[in-house]
Amino acid sequence: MLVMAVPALASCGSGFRFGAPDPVSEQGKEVLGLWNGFHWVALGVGLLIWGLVLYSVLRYRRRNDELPSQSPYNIPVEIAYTVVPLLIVIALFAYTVVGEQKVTALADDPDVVVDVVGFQWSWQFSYPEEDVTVESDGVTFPRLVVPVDSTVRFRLRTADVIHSFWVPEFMVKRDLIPGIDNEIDVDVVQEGEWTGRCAEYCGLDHYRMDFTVAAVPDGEYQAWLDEQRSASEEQP
Ligand SMILES: [Cu+2]
Repeated sequence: MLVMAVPALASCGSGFRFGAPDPVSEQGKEVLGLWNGFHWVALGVGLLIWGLVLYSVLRYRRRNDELPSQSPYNIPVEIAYTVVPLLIVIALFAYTVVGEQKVTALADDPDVVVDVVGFQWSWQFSYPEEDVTVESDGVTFPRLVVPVDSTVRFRLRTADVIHSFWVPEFMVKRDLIPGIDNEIDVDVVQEGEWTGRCAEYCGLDHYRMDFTVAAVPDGEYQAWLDEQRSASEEQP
């Protein structure tokens, strides 16, 4: 019953998230569904166990020297408590595989491609199709801008050690590993501005590896690209 209830429970009450952020991407909504589903199942199992413990403590508390009835080798009970958890684990595993495939799927033709390079201690974002590159100005964190309601492909490379590209509200995260070409697609479905972070401890100044990410309407995105291009032309 618990396991059957996972999709229903996961879809209802989008406000209740067991401490997770409010996801702003398609992938994040998928992750949130799993997150909530797992928690509801765990809560159901927990309530059952707590209930049984409480019942046993009260019902069989010591009243005299007689022991309560003992039932060793109760085969049906032993089969039940082996099979039921196994079924729960199999179902949760299946939901995870399906969800994970949706989250890690790559579009045939993403709308925007961003090359992300992580290095000690910041990020460089370049838009190869737009001839635009952004980095930190040394004072503020680098700013990544993407159009809302489009598929953004992040190609993740590191210039040195392992870093991890993470925007908590996207609810997706992927490591940048030397020698490995990682890619993720994110469909940002909400306008806004958030803080991204390096989620892999990469050395003493790891804490400096924040960045800003903004999702804006397409017109604003194009204007921002133009602005970046003219700003780079002005530089000697
Ligand atoms: Cu890092």
